[in-house]
Amino acid sequence: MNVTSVGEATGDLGQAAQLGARSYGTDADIDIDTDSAVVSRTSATSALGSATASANANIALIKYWGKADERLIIPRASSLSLTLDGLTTRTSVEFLADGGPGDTGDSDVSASNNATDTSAIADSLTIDGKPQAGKSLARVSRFLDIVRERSGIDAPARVVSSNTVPFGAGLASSASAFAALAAAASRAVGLDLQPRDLSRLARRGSGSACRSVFGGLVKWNAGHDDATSYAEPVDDSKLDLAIVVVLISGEKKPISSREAMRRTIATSPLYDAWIDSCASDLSEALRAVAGGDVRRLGEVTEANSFGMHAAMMASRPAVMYWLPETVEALRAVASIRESGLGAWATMDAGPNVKVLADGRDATKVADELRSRLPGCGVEVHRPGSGVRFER
Ligand code: 2P0
Repeated sequence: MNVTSVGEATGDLGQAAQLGARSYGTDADIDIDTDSAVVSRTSATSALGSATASANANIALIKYWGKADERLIIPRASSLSLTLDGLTTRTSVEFLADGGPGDTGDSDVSASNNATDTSAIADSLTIDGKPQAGKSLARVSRFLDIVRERSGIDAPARVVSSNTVPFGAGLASSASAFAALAAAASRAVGLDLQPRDLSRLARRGSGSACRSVFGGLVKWNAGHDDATSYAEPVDDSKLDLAIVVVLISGEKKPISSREAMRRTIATSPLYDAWIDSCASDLSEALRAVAGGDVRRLGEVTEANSFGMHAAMMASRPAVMYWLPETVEALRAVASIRESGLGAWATMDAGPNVKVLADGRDATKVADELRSRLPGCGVEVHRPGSGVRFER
């Protein structure tokens, strides 16, 4: 299959194109939102336009947790992430000239769309071979409405998505899903977006998706409105980074990150202190990146994540994603670090632990984790590429 990175596709991505040239790998975020991944398949119905794109998941080192604007998904603070060669979502979008499933009698999918309070248009969504209904489809349709409004194409779409790991096993990501959907949908309607604008569009589907448009290390500038809230690549050439994922549970999270963010903002007495710390944490992280100082980056990464979880746990009622094995994994990371290896923990909206590792130590860190945490899945992920289109 022929692929182009988003940089190649638009011809104006500078460093991102370079980062985008990295190859995909396989696998994993863990903090997955099952309402998010996407898809599409060809049909006999004539297509107005179609496109296919892939995107990788990302793990935040300086976290995004809380919105200043719920509708536009403007975050309260800027964040920094690493796009992994991990979990990849590949999505095809096809806008249909002769009406969608609602018009063609595809009862499975049209019935599911009736169950939503969203778009009047009958889109269809298949994820890893399964037709989707309800909230997942509604969320995708609402996102497609933005693309329809911008392009003036008022037609239903078939969306077919596939993920590199079984969806629903906790190894999926709304970031890769909405980055791939934004890319495929905008290309299908003929909007040839610059990378920054593609990241702004992906942000409307899921905040963290704006970062997955780019490969490697990526900063999401919080901004204050739709135009100023976008992601951009960060020069990470002085660092060799990896993320070691410790899979503790793949079960669906007890509370969605979207809802948990709201509760944290509304009820946690620690939230304001944590969000205030994010600006200085980000500056510290960027200094560490510029200086090629992995230890400094690791320390601020770990501190920022623990601060976020402290704020979550202080919510009323508590937002508590941790399991007993989470604590075991965190202690194992500390002990491995004490033995002289570069390894620092970070966690998202789930019980799984991700370990930022010096790339040179990553395999050894993974071996140590496997021996100390029998029963947990452990995988190494290197930096991955940004969005890619199939020609
Ligand atoms: C992050 N997370 O920076 C943080 C850290 C989880 C913990 O971005 O509501 O799925 O769709 O914008 O992007 C998860 O939040 O939330 C997330 P929405 P999203 O990676």
